[in-house]
Amino acid sequence: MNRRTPIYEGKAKQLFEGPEPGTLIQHFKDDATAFNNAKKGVINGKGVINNRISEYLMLKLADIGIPTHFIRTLNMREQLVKAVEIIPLEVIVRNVAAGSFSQRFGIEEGSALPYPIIEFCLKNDKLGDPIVAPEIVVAFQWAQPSELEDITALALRINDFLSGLLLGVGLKLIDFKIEFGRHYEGNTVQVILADEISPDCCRLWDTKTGEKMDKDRFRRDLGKVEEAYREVARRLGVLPSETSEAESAATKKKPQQKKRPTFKLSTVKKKRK
Ligand code: ADP
Ligand code: AIR
Ligand code: ASP
Repeated sequence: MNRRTPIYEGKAKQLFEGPEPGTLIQHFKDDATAFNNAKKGVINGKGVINNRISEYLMLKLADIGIPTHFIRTLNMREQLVKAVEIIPLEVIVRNVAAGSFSQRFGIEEGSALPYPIIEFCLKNDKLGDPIVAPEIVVAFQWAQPSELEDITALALRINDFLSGLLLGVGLKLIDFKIEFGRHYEGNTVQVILADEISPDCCRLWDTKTGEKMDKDRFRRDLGKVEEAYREVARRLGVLPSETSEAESAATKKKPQQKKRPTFKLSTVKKKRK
């Protein structure tokens, strides 16, 4: 096995140096944490499933012109991505009140929101990822105003698209968290979708039964955690086969991200200042 240079180990993923400059390998672990690391555990097979689900959703988003970091899947647990400078914000989009939103405002879980609501949280585990007003984001230069505009437009478009896609497989997208980064290429910089989209960072409720099909099963000790992740993958048609990870590692996919014109907003590449 080749020795690789580890770049970063997070709670759910590891990053390694990629084979070409400007690329990284994103490795999905089975480790699970909640409440900013206060609760720890393992969800067997989660890494394999999240790798597949995130690949699938990022490719679908690329198809509609959302710029993403995804390049190609390398094996059962790893994907090649474009290295970005992560914008230190957790961007949360909410369609239905749940989780911390319900707690903060005393709004019953499951209450529909009048329109999708975006919250920015500062990505800082030690501080508990506090919610931050756009004004503060700009004041501390965590993101520029034009980047916040891009992020907002992209997040709403991602929400519309994913809500429809998931509804098609009997899942209601209650809320989700995404991350964006600055991708530098030559003398241009573009805000692109990074990290992952999976049941680790989305709330997904079965449309018929209301059953929770996401990490809340782990957070709230609801049981059948692995089953829920597998079921989401199954519905999306990406459930990994029972072949061993080692066997599947041999199967590599071609580069798949499609190049399409993106938004008229400043998501089009900008000259670096
Ligand atoms: P955490 O850091 O919150 O524990 P993870 O375990 O998911 O989260 O680790 C993945 C890390 O990789 C995250 O910090 C995320 O911001 C970062 N990341 C995701 N995509 C990219 C990318 N394309 N380039 C650089 N960093 C990335
Ligand atoms: N999230 C937030 N921080 C980490 C994650 N994964 C996601 C949750 C949920 C949404 O953001 O998975 O889908 C809102 O979380 P909360 O706890 O603020 O209600
Ligand atoms: N992702 C955060 C953590 O790992 C928050 C959460 O998912 O509850 O602790």
